[in-house]
Amino acid sequence: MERTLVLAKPDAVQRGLVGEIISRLEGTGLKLVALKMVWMDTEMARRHYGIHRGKPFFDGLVQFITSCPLVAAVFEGPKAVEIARKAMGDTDPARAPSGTIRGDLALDIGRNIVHGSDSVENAEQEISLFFKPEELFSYERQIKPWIIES
Ligand code: DAT
Ligand code: MG
Repeated sequence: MERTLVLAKPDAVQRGLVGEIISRLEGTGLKLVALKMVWMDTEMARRHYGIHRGKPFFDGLVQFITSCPLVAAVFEGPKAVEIARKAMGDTDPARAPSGTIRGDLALDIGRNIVHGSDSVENAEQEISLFFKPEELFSYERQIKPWIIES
């Protein structure tokens, strides 16, 4: 089953929006399989955002993401990557539609409160950076047939 990494970033922690972010993603029907608070160090941040190295916003991004603890979660379900990204809305909150996490709760691209993996391959890599295999839980939900047809 597909998995995706979600981060409620330091701005979400500071603003008290962690619960709302997790709640909105739970509301999609995706299954929460891992959750913890993490204070990223510079090395971990540079690895997580490695694809953006060299871009003008990179140093600020690393500074921001390491400035305060964040909350990391893994959600599982069919098309988990796409579903979670859709719930978050566009990277720039000004372009994110109402009804999305960023569209409703953020203003600034550099303070967009949430991260979601952008592909299944990147999700696997990102999840392994944040979680040990034994921190990912495998369990059944009785409600599953009411969320997933087959
Ligand atoms: P996303 O988080 O939607 O996957 P991304 O991978 O392109 O977006 O960028 C990672 C983060 O970097 C993004 O959430 C916020 C920051 N960022 C991206 N573009 C930026 C910009 N032009 N100015 C400031 N921060 C930016
Ligand atoms: Mg990205």
